[in-house]
Amino acid sequence: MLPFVYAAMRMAPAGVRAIGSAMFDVGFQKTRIVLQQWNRKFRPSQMRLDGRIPDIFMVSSMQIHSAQCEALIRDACRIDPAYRPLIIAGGPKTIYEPWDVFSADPLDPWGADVAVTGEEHVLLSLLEVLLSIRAHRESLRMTFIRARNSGLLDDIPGLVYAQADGDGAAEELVDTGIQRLLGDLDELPHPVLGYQLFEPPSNKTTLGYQALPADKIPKYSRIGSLVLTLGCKFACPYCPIPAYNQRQYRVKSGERIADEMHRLYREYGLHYFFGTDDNFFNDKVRTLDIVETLARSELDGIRLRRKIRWGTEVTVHDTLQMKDHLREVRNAGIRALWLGVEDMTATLIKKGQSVDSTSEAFRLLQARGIAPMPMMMHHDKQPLYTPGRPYGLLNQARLLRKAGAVSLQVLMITPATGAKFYEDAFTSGMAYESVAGRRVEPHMLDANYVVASEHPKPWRKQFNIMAAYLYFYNPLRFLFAVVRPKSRLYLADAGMQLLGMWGLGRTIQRTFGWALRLMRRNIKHVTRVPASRIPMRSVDGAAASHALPGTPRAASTQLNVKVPIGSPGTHSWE
Ligand code: B12
Ligand code: SF4
Repeated sequence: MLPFVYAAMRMAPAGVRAIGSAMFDVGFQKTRIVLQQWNRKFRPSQMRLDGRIPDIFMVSSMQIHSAQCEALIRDACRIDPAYRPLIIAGGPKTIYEPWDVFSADPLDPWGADVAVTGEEHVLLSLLEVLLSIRAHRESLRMTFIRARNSGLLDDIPGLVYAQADGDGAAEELVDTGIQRLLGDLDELPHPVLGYQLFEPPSNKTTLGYQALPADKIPKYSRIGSLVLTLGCKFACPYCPIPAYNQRQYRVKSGERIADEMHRLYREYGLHYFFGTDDNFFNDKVRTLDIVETLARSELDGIRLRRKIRWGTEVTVHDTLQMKDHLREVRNAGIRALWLGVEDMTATLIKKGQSVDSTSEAFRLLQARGIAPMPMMMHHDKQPLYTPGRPYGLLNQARLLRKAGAVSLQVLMITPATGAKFYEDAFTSGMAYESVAGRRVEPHMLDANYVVASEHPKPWRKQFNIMAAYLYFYNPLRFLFAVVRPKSRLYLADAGMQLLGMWGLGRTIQRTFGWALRLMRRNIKHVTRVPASRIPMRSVDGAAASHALPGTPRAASTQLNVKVPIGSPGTHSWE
């Protein structure tokens, strides 16, 4: 669907690849990364690597993919417990809602062994503990159970594990606390390692004999996603990013980024990259260090910008701070910037943008040959059109286009896990449970569907999004982009029009029925914050760091005590 069409399929996500790189780096070289978008039928219960069931099965999920995440874990739990791999869940879903990878129903037991609420270093700390006590020929899952029962995991912040009765449902969840962040991103394992681990796309339920060959990588993942910086100095109430980063801004050095691009180009032929930054221009000095290094950098005696093109995310405010350096930014290979405009009039959120500043930023980028890609957020108070005022959604789409926008993203403001606004959206009765008999499913929390609104006619919001896209992406605009180009970015413009029209077809196909349901008005609201139903506690019995209000506190006051580790032969962990 718009606005993620293409990027969702043709850009292997950085998260799983980073975990793969970390595994490879520490010696788990027989690791395979399976992307569900390429291997829809994959079943963990049937996976084999070199003829064996792997020792570890890990699953990474965003909130919108949680139904699939559960299905995969359930399937992995079908493996005979004697051979079952250690099941580890992680990623953006688990970081905020780790309880959802455990079953609360004793009649329907399934679940991960452990949820990682952090990044690769938390996983590596866990593996380090397990490998330090693993007995000869013991399965890693059994080692995990011994370590868990001995309290050895409690010193690793960033884990949530279940205290269960044998293989049954989780009775309580123990939360070891908030992860400690890796400050210097240059210490991360190199992305080049993870790219050699992808499972080739197929319709099979099993794993292929070999990973995807290096020369096939650009065919399936034309764009390489790279972590360059993490964090953002703003504090928009609907956004979890500053809190996730513990208000820190973390960066890679310019040299390291240049090295990553060089090696990915040489080893896999990747020319296009996307920086997974939250706000790449966040800190001017650090940004300049990166762009100046890349601008100086050469690949086989040729300037990097002639071989490599990339884009990332920034804010309007910081683009203007960088206005005297945009030539350098282009020389670093940047050809497109996605700007979180949200609402040009700053009625929804103020982060230094206004109609004039946004238009100025867009014109400056266009003049330097960098495509400005606005990201807008539609909300209850914003009408579709306001005559003579720049407040309406269409008015803003028009202004952005005039200022040089090459693409448009319009999302409905939707409660995001980890944001300040999150709990209020449920307690205030804004979030929907079902509409005209259809439940709001996790995949619908992608902000393309209106699933939380106080508007008396929420269907209008759904149609407004379609109308704004239709206004922006249409055959007429495509024609003008080709025959009467207004800027040097006309090829990108025409290409985005084609992609946009295709994506719009998909978006209408998927959301039109929902808009009709919204018209029927039979809307049930959620009143409870989607907290864990399983009791949670921290390792010392206090409230769990990741628990949301309304989570039952673990009744058990029996705290984990480090006990001598039993010999694996005696099954002392049980
Ligand atoms: C780039 C990006 C995109 C790109 C992704 C393109 C691609 N194919 O990769 C695009 C623009 C398409 C996109 C779209 C969407 N995105 Co987005 N996106 C991001 C962004 C900015 C970076 C993601 C990234 O690559 N990060 C770098 C990697 C290395 O980090 P990571 O994925 O978190 O992985 C680390 C840890 O989570 C952990 N980990 C991950 N998996 C696992 C697994 C195990 C077993 C373990 C132990 C650890 C672990 O270790 C990793 C290494 O540190 C993040 C914000 C952010 N800064 O993370 C949002 C983010 C992932 N997106 C988000 C959302 C909501 C969306 C959308 C639904 C739209 C929307 N409303 O914003 C769509 C969905 C598209 C789709 N159909 O998949 C949310 C997810 C929220 C949630 N709780 O699930 C995030 C977190 C932003 C936010 N709101 O905070 N997105
Ligand atoms: S500017 Fe963007 S990344 Fe920063 S807090 Fe606001 S929404 Fe989040």
